Formats: sequence, C-alpha cells, structure tokens
Amino acid sequence: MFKAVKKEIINEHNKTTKSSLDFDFEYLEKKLKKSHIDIHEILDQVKKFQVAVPTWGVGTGGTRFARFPGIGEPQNIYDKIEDCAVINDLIGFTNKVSPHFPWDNVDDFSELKEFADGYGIGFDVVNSNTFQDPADGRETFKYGSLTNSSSAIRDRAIEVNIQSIESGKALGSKGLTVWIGDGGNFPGQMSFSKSLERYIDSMKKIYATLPKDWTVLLEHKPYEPAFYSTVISDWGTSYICAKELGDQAMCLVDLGHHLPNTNIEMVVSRLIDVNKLGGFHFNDSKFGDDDLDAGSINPYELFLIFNELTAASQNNKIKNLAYMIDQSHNVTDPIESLISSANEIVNSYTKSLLVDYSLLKKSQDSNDAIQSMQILKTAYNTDVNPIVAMARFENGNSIDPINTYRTLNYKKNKSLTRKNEGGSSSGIV
Ligand code: LRH
Ligand code: MN
Repeated sequence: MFKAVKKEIINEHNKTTKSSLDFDFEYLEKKLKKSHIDIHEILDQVKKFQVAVPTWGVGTGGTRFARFPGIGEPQNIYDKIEDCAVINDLIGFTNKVSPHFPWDNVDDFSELKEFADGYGIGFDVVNSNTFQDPADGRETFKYGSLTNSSSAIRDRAIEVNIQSIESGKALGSKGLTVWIGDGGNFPGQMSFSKSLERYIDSMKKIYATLPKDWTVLLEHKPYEPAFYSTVISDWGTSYICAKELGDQAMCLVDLGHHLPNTNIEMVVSRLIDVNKLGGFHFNDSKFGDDDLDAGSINPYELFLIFNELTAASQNNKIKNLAYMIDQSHNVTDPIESLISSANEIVNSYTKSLLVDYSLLKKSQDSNDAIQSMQILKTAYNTDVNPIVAMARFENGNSIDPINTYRTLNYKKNKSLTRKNEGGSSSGIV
C-alpha cells in the first residue's frame, strides 16, 4: 500500500485536520454514551469494512448518446489498478477490485496479480461479459447468449464464462458474477419458458466447472438492453435458478436493477431468509439503471438495506457477502466518485450499527409504528462521519480523502503519460 499515494503526503494532510476530528469524535462519543453505545466498539467494526471497486468504474462512463472522457484516463487494466490503489490508499475500505472479462484480459494474469499485489490490491468476484460479441466475431450474442436458440452460440457463451473463471483463479478470486442481457424487444420474439430452461441448462454447465470454494452470483435486471422481456428479470427468477443450481449459486442485488418504487430492502430480507443472498452491486438511481453514485439520490434506502444486513448478521443469518460498487461516472472524476460512494456505503453501515435491534423488535411486536420508525431515524440522523474518518485515520489513511486527492493533481500528472485513445464514442465504457 501507499505506492499510489505516499504515506508522507497523507500524514502531512492529516496533521491539518486531526484536531477538529478529535473534537467531533469526542462529542459523538459523549452523545452515544448517553444511549449506552460504546463508540470504540463501533469504530473497531467500521475499521474492518471492505467494499470492492469495479475496474470498469475508474474510466469515465457514458451513455448510448456519448462519452466525455476526462484527462489522464486509464488506458488499460494496469492503469485501472493504479487508480483503484489511489482510492484505497486514501480511504482503506477498498483493497479489492472486481474485474470484468474480456475488458480486463491480459496475456499474463500472474504478472497482473503481482502488479496489483505491489499496490496492496487484491481481486474480488470477477464478471463475465456475454452482452457484447467476442472479439473474434465467430459468434454473435445479438439474439442472446446463455439462452440463445443456437446451441453453438450457447456453448460459446458458456466458454466465455468458464474462461472468466480460469482468469479469476489466476488472480486469486473466489467468485463469478453472471449478468446476461438476454431477452426480447417484442411480444412473441422469444419463448419465456424455453429461454429460462436454456439459461438453467447453460448455467449448470458453468456451475459444473466451479472450484469447490467458489460462488457464482446470479444478477437479475428488469430491462435494458432488452425492452420487452428479460430472461433473469427479478429476484424471484434469480432465486429459482440459484436454488436449481445448488449451494454455490447465490443471488446478487444490483440496486439499480429494480423497477421504480420497488422495496429493495425487503427483497434483501427475502433473499436472506431463503439463504440465497450472495452480494451487492451498490449504486443509486432516480429512474432506471442509472448507475449513479451510491447514496447520492436515496441515502435512506441504502441505510435501510444495511439495517436488514446488520440485523441479519447479528443473528448469524449471513456471512461473507460480496460487497461491490457498480457505477458509471459520466460527469465526475471517477476516483472522486468512488471515494465518496465508498464512504457513503460505510456511513450507511455505521449508522446501522447504532440501531438497538432488540428494542426495535419489542416495538414492532407491540405495533408501535412511531417508536419503531424513530428507532431507525435516530440512528440514520446521527452524523457518523467522525467515526468513519477516525477509522480511516487509525487504518493509516486520509481523514479528508477528497481534499487530499485534489492536492495530488493526479489526473493532470497522468495525462502526461496516458494518451487518451478512447475518444468520445458512445457506450458505457
Ligand atoms: C448490468 C451491470 C452488470 C455489469 C455491467 C457493467 O447493467 O450492472 O453488473 O456487468 O452492469
Ligand atoms: Mn451490476
């Protein structure tokens, strides 16, 4: 660690902010003590929190209309690892990245692993891509991948996933996320039943190649790129498939993959109760799969999701969930967005640790709706920034990461060596 951002720079900057942090922390300590909450117990848990950063998230994202890359854009997976290391050196909560294949393919994965190790960066769950055609153009996934009517094309999609597992093994990953865009744009275009049958059949062939200590995460999404029917459109379909595949198959919840007004925290609770919640793609949205910064639009929902997670973990109902960010940064510096998003996620987790779940249960059992809501709102309305900043400080990271980052002129310096080959073509990356 501290190869991307020198420790001296972080220490120097922390000197200017530590005393006001101590003031805020001591004030919060006294406030929480009145509610019989030991701030140090909370701090110890927060210091251990980790959420993985998506490699595709450090490049400027775009839409079907356009992409406006910034200066010093990462041009390859090595540049992306370096940018992810800047984020982790500054906040410490993101020491793993989630790669995407073939976007992050290299000739020598052990060399890539060694490079990342040098920055203190590991590899979390990997992602396969059968929503774009393989580079050799032999097959097209235009009419679907794992559910395509052509067995040859299904076999190719299965091969892409098995290859992603092999690449992940070389990087020390322990999981594969499978999201497919398969679906139809018009009534009658495809058989709902046949396509689901083909999906399960294809996934069984991928599942059979999973190392015993791996997990496969099924990611549902209601629409886009298909705009009439999507094969794995909701958590129920994902659950049916995960159940059919076996114990190593779990469901991944991408927050943006739910129709407007869906109660996502209840979806999380359901998947916990059926022992099939495997992980998250954290982000936020106002309309569709907007992939906006986590906690930027609906921070209370993010808190309510962690409320379900913390209650479940205190009852030993969940463990080893894969926490990952999946965002597209179209108008911000991706490094700044990922720093603030990761902190928003840690903030929501920290607030959920302030909830007295036994008091909440008593209040729920006595149907005292106002008190139940107040128990949650009291935790949510508590400014936990002093705890999260102290966790960064005690982990050796930056108290004020965005301002420390801005003193680095990082992207300006990188623009001297990184030649933007991307151009402003449209598309998410
Ligand atoms: C699909 C998705 C999926 C990724 C892709 C980049 O919308 O959320 O998780 O593969 O974004
Ligand atoms: Mn996703």
